[in-house]
Amino acid sequence: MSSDALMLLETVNFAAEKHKNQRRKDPEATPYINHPIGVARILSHEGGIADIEVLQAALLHDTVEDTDTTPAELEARFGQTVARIVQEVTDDKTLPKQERKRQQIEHAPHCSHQAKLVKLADKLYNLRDLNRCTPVGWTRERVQEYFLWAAQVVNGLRGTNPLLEEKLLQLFKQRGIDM
Ligand SMILES: [Mn+2]
Repeated sequence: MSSDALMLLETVNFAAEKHKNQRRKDPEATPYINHPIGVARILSHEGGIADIEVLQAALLHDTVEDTDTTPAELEARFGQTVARIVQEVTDDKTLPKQERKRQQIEHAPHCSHQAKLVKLADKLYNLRDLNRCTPVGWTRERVQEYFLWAAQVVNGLRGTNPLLEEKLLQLFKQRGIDM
């Protein structure tokens, strides 16, 4: 097996262990790990991305934000670049939720190309998931607000990957959001 394949298996296994007790917010409570795997797969399968560090960062993108994983731990296991990309897509959880969301809009244009790719795929996955089913406790208005917020973030990521951006624009259009 190639060392890239071995590396990806190490990475997906690490993420699976870290997220093992978490579930998504959908009514079926899908295992959380389906999300980072799906984000990495959007990048490879739909975005044409073969940059191994981007794919690793996609697999790990929620570990610092949502588990006990530290940036130092990621750096020791997966190197500086992967750790840095994950750090770039990690919200500061000491801030209130509205402020975190505002910062995502503000920071998006200043991220590295690699982090922008992960952000695009993360948004695409989450918006498709919202179209598939409504999370427990969410109103239709809350779903629409999420699309509006995501459109503002994606607007700051444009010029990164035409394939993913086109699919995102389609989803916004279906919601009556023109960009
Ligand atoms: Mn995510």
